[in-house]
Amino acid sequence: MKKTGAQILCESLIREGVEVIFGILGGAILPIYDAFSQYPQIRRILVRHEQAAAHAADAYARATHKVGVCVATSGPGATNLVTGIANAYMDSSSLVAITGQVGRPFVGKDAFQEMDITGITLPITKHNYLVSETAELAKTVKEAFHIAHTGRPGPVLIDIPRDVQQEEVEFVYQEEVDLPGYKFVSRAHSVQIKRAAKLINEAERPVIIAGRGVIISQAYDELKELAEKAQIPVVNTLLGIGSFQGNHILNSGMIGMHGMAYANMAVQNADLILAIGMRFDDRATANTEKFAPHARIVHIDIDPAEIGKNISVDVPIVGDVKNVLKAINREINQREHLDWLSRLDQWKHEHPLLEITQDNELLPQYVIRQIYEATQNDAIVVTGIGQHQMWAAQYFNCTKPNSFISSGGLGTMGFELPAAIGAKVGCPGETVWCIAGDGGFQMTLQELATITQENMAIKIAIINNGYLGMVRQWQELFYEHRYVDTKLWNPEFTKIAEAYAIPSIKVQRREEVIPAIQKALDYPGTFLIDFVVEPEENVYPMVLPGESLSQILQMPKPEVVSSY
Ligand SMILES: Cc1ncc(C[n+]2csc(CCOP(=O)(O)OP(=O)(O)O)c2C)c(N)n1
Ligand SMILES: [Mg+2]
Repeated sequence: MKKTGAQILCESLIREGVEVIFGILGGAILPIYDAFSQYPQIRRILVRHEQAAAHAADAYARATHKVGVCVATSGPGATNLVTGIANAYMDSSSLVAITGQVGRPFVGKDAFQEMDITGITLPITKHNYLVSETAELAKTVKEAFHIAHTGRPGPVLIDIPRDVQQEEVEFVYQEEVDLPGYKFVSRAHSVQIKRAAKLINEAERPVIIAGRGVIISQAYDELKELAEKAQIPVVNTLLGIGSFQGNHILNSGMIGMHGMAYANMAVQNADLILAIGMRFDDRATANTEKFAPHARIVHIDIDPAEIGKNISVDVPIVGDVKNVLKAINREINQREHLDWLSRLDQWKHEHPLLEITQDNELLPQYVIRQIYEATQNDAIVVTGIGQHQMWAAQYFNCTKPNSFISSGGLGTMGFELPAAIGAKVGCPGETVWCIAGDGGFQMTLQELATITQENMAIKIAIINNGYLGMVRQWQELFYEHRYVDTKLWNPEFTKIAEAYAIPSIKVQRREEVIPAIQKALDYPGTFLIDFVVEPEENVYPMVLPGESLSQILQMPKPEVVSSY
């Protein structure tokens, strides 16, 4: 049957199981939006800025393990997606971005709102397409979804000229994709599995570093079995939070620049590192030359390009984490590491997670800890970037799989609010907390309108320290307290909420925290709390930039001055 390009796109999206798209329209995407009216089964979320569409689709993908879809018009609509696409790329999130393009006769003519978006997004997409033949559109969509969610997930962009959206051609939907140049290994080589198992069986001081790959592969049970069978402590990267139960006896917390001292010490003293679905990001490893100096390293990743990129490894295993761990678990022996685990316990005792002091100031750590206590672990936490993100990582003890959504690789301020929208759309039955920075919130707060228009229920906690806090912390420690442009004049956030028809409360004292959180939880819709916290609180522990994971600042040391 003949259909327009726009109808073919909709038909293909439905066949890919797409239930929702996040977008904002314009001239070059108008035929597609018009066709959406014939396909009400695809829910449309109208955002107020394309960056938000990409972040929401990215977080939807993370929360649901489905592909997130965002839609934008040509030119500025498409370029506004760029930050969100880059964010999804850095964190391996399955995203399909659909952009309108000027009609084929105008391409290359600097036409109104023409922009070479496939050229611009080449380095930040797993693949991208400019659809030049309408007859190719259905096949392109099929391929795009396949590429976005298989192997190492990532964003794929499809740029569709306006006349392609309007042209009628025969609609043929292919069930199979034929991509000879696109391969990924999901089942690992048995020799490598045996080599890894031998190292695990022989190790005296093994440590597992769990990354987001465990979550992508949904290998929670396999990771638990490995840890328990061989009695190996598990530390995680920032994006690995939620891959292993937060309150498990073998959980040893987050590593990295603001990781737990005991987690970092475990890595630095290990004789075997099992790096699972993580990519040795510099915020996790600190100085790579001084990383885990006594350890053999087994690296499991589905992307061969990650192996040996930052750290040289002894046993590379390319494959899907779930399959690899299943195979390893069959090969390993039951072990005990009583000495090693008691050393870890001692480090935990000597360098505990920083106590939250009982002073009268409203400390941000206290606020986050209280949100954690009140939700009883039954929530998805979405954060922005900065100090509040690190405190959320430290004090929100996620025991539920995949319950922490944060921008890791790109560190995109403004991610929090649109990402919370995406998570809530994907998981409507979950309580979603958006832990926002006062700086980051102001980068995408226009999405409060989307929330109200869509009648959504999101709990928003602004950690309002009046600063671009993380940058201020660096200025304090490494630039002799010269706070150049980090102090924020802030609007009255409760009035902003009111303007968007969202109830809110401002909290300035410690005793107001718990009742406010309860009020937010009891309210059936979206509720915003402006927590006015101690402005100059710092995130500790902190590994000094350029140093090894064991060079840890535990307490404020204002005399540390350098030129980082
Ligand atoms: C889009 C973007 N611009 C700039 C930065 C650099 N940056 C990292 S953290 C930070 C401060 C964030 O301030 P806020 O949102 O208030 O969070 P806080 O650190 O105070 O908790 C800045 C400016 C960034 N990560 N992203
Ligand atoms: Mg701030």
